[in-house]
This record gives sequence, C-alpha cells and structure tokens, in this order.
Amino acid sequence: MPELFIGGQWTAAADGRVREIRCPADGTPVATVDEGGPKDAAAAVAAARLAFDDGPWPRTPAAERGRVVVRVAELLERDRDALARAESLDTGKRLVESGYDMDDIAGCFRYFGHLAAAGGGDRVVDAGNDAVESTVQHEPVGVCALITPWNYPLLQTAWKVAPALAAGNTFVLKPSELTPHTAIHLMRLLAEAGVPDGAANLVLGTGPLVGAPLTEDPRVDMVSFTGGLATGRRIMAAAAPTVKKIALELGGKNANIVFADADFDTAVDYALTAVFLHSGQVCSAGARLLVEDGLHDRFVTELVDRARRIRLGGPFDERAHTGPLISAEHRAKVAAYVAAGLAEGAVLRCGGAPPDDPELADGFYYLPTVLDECTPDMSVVRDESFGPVLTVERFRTEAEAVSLANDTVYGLAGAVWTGDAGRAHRVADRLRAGTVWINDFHPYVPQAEWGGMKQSGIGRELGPAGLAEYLEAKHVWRNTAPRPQRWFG
Ligand code: TXE
Repeated sequence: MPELFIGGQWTAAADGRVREIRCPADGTPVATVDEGGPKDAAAAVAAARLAFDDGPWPRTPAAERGRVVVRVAELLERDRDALARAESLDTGKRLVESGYDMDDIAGCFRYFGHLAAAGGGDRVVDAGNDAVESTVQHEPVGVCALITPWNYPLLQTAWKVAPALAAGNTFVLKPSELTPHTAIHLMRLLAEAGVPDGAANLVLGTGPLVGAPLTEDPRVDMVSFTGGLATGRRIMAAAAPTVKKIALELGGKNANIVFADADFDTAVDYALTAVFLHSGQVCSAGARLLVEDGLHDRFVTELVDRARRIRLGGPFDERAHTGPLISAEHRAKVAAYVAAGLAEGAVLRCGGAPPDDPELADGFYYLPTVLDECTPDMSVVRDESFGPVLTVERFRTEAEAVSLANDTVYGLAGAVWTGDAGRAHRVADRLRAGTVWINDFHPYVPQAEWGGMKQSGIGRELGPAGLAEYLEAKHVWRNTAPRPQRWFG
C-alpha cells in the first residue's frame, strides 16, 4: 500500500521515489516507503487548503471535534503495541520506552480533545455602549505545515497534530525521513476516528524536497517545527516572505545544577537519566552538569562508575538500558564534539568511543561519555551534541551556578538539586528556560506548557497555550442600533 496520504487517498510519490528504512540498532531493513517531493507537497497543500476553505472540519462544532480527537486516543491505545514496535524499529530505542511514548501520545490526544470540547475561550467584551454586542471568538489558523524530527517521532507529531485538529485546522505532516512508520499508522487512525478527507495529509520525504516547499507555499498559514537550531533558522527565513505564523522547538543545552546539600544518591541517579536517556537524543537532556566545587570529586567518581555500567543494546534486548544513535552521520557528529572538547582541554572520564562489543558492531552505538573539567567556551559545552555526552563544570556560589546555567543561546529546560527549598526557588526563578525541575529531571504533563526561551524556539506546545498556537482571535463588533454618524457632514 502506498504511504503518502493526500486528500483522503493513499498514494505513491509523484516521481516514484522510495527510501529504504533500516533499524539503527543493527542495520536490518525495516521497510521501503514512498518518498515524496515538491509535487506531492503541493498536492497535499491543495488538499488541505480545500478542506479548510470548503470542507466540514473547521465548521464542525468544537465539542464534536473534541470527541473525534479523544477517539484517536482510544485507537492509539488499541494499537499501542504495534505502534511501539514500529517506533522502536525506526529509531532503535528500547521497546519499553516506545511503549511509554505511546501512553503519553494517547494522553496528549485525550487532553486536547477534552480541552477543545470544553470551549470557553470566547468572551464578551464590554464595549462601553449598550447598543453594541462585542465578542472575541477564536478560529483555527488555517492550513498548518507540521514538520517533526526523529528522536520522539510520534510524540512530537502528537504535540502538533492533536491541538491543530482540536482547534479545527487542516494540516500537512512531514515527519523525519528517517522515522516515517508511526506517522503512517497515525493517518489510518485519524481516518478511522472520523477526521474528514483532506483535513489530515501526510507527505514523507526530506527537508529540502518536502519541508522547504511546505514552508514557502503561500497557501500554508502556519508552520510548526521541532528540530535543530540551524534548520529552525532556515524555516523562519523561508516563512518570512509570506509572513506565516511559526512555532519552533529547537532543542536545548540544558543545565543540571547540583548543590552539595542535595540527596547524593538520588542526584547521581537522575544526573545519569538526565543525559543518557535515549542516548542523549532528547531536546531537554541534562547535558551540562554544574556541580558545587566541594561535592565535585565524589559526585563525578560515583557518576562515572555508574555510567560505565550502562548496557547498550537493541530495542528487543531486555538487558539493555539504552540504544543506538539514529545514524552513522549523527554518531560521527557526536564523536567530533567529543574530540573537539578533548582538544580544548576537557578530561575524558569514561566513554569517548563506540563500544567494542562485536554484537553491537552493526548499530550506531556510542558509549556513555563524561567529560570533566569543562569550561563554558568549549563547543561541546555550547552546542547541542544530541548524544550521550555529559560535560561537567564546577561552581562555587549560587550566583555562579545561575550565571553558568544561563550562559547559552538556548533556554529549553534546566534542573536544580538542593535540600534548601528557598534556594531551589530562587534558582528556578532566575533560570531562563521554559521548564525547570527542582529535585527531578524530565517529567512533563500535557496540561503544562512546553517550549523554549531564547533560541530554543518560539511559542509553546502542550497546555492551554499549546492549543492557542493553533487559534486566531477575532473581534466581532455588532452595532444593534446603527445611526448615521455625520462625521463628514
Ligand atoms: O535535524 P533537522 P537533524 C537537533 C540535534 C541534531 C540536529 C540536527 O542537535 O543533532 O538538530 O538533526 C526537516 N525545511 N535536533 O539534521 O534538520 C527534516 O527533514 C523544512 C533537536 O536530523 O532539524 C526533519 O523532518 N524542513 C531536536 C526535521 O526538519 C526541514 C530533534 C528535523 O530535522 C528542512 C532533532 C528544511 N530546509 C534534532 N531541513 C529537538 N528539538 O528535539 C530539514 N527539515
């Protein structure tokens, strides 16, 4: 069956192009999928435009749209295991982690379905004139281009598709060319749940051949993108000539601050999860450990000891703690950051190479790596390596910790570990990041906004603001007793 979904029809790529998907854990072929190009992108935009301008979805009552979106959540739960398996084959991540992702994804659809159905965003405005009825109502933005990456493929797709649909938009989804399978499955579920033809469209393909045409197309009203900073800048520029609304989530270089009065065992444990979860391919990864000087030696010794014991393996290896990187190119990029860090004076405490286990030789694995004695000017500290690489810096005072944490162009997330609640909140208040954890790392809920300050992005996903991104406010003023004004006599 062909894999592009345009105007309610499954179709092959106009140019007949295909791509072979291989599992990053061992290189085994997963499937060959159709790979679209500019003609497919244009056809999908036309279908989404027609569905928005003349189709039923934007005019469906919000309560009914919400019911359909909640139905998608139920279908995702029904197909949880198949979806988790597909996600693991595309990404190489452990099956159990993909299963957790699917639970979160269903929760996201359920949240936005209920939020949209609850309504309540419209409001009556007192215009100061009894003859005037003045209301602010909210309407869908229009045709949305939704462009997503490969690290949490369906999760990041859900954060866009669920609110976009709940708000009454139509969309063209372009997932990462490396991880298309759960997006294909989602399209089937959307149709089954009752999303009308043309409201949800899928074009597989690369950034240059599909993503770029979508961001440039004047018929597209909004682009929501999650991915790298460089691509985000390009998308912002490409959207400028047609002044599209944009929402960007561009990753982070997140600080994990540990004070000497933190609970030692828990802070070490979470410092590992913060950076090595999904082998560091997480936008909110705690890749910069800032540790109080007096605690540094003991903390790093214990951390390195535990990092050395992390077991790597494929999606179905139940003994594995984490999996491979997404591609050979990505692993080479991570290795280059480590090499640069060492050349700039960082001290390698563990890792710094692919594993030598012959069983892992066909996958894109990289050992959990700790670089000690790092300084803020190093590229491995400044840039998002997006791999299992932890840099360690020391601080002496609270002010220095805050200053080091904020010394980045990014502002997605951060954490502070301390037994002093006053200090925890002082630091949390001063961190310029969209999410701050106190004595925790990584949890999120669909009810709370997610997104970045500074160059981590524009706008928010999840929470009420995540729905508001996909809505336009319209002020409707009705004069119930119009009389001539005689302004011009
Ligand atoms: O991402 P890209 P890449 C970061 C991470 C990683 C780096 C590069 O640091 O090392 O980005 O990864 C599509 N117009 N993150 O190259 O290019 C592309 O096809 C429109 C952080 O894989 O950003 C894919 O669908 N679209 C991150 C999506 O953009 C374009 C998650 C993301 O790919 C395009 C992933 C173009 N010109 C990587 N070029 C996070 N925020 O979580 C590419 N794309």
